[in-house]
Amino acid sequence: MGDSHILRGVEAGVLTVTMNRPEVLNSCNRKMAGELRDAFESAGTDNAVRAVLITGAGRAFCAGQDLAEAAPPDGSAAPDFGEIVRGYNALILAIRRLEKPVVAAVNGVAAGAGANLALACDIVIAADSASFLQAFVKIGLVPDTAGTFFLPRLVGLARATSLAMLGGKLPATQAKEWGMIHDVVPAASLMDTAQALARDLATQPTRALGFIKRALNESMTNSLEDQLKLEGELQRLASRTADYKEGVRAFQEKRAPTFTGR
Ligand code: T3D
Repeated sequence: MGDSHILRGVEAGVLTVTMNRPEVLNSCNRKMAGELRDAFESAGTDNAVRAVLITGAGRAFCAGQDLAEAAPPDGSAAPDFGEIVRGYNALILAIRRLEKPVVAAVNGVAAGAGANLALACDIVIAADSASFLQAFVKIGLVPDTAGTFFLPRLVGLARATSLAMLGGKLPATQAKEWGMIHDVVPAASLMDTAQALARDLATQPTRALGFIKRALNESMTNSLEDQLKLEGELQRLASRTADYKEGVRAFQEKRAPTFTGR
């Protein structure tokens, strides 16, 4: 699509989604949020896709809400706030409900909704030049896009509070030290590293990965009893997959497994 705000392409089982508004640091408007949501939802039903990689074009990952849309500088009518937020909520739910792994390659600054979009992904790899910024408070807003859900769970309440209340820029290296992201690599090797990881995930037992994601999602709010019950149910489902049979057979035959995602 010529006027799309994102680029999409599938190779080796990996759907790569690139936010593509580099002139405004890939800041997100309603159209982009809708396209991203559609990409993640479509990935769920596309058997050719076994992992998703999201990144940004140019020097930024995503600078959050497009402020020219939220507050038009020419004084024209702004869109309904609720509509903007509903768009982000649907996007975050699409990422968390997608039972396939999602890798974020954070190539530069990730601010506001852009930071929290990254944190909603399963595995976050950042360039050593990247940074994370809960920019909301700087313009008198509250972290959204699930920031108040994921941040305290990832880094603890004290660090989440300082990030949200002070709105400071957290360098990627410190984000890794804090356990907020999976890894930091030199900027020049970010895309190769992230693609290799996503391609590897695309060769793994996809349904088991999906069940793992479901279990971890539920663990955020479940009791121990409920989580044990869920693990049992998911294990029963996993044990019925072709990939489980292949995994055990390959172990017994002392060879590498070939998982098909079924
Ligand atoms: O309705 C609602 O709004 C609710 C939803 C809220 C969700 C949110 O995400 S709220 C938070 C919104 N985001 C921000 O407040 C971040 C704003 N941007 C920045 O603070 C800085 O741009 C960065 C720290 C991200 C990067 O700084 P720097 O110095 O590297 O770049 P820059 O010069 O500020 O930006 C480059 C261009 O991108 C510039 O345009 P120009 O001057 O070259 O024509 C700048 O205006 C544009 N840009 C950057 N961020 C946004 C943006 N344009 C629109 N919206 C943006 N968010």
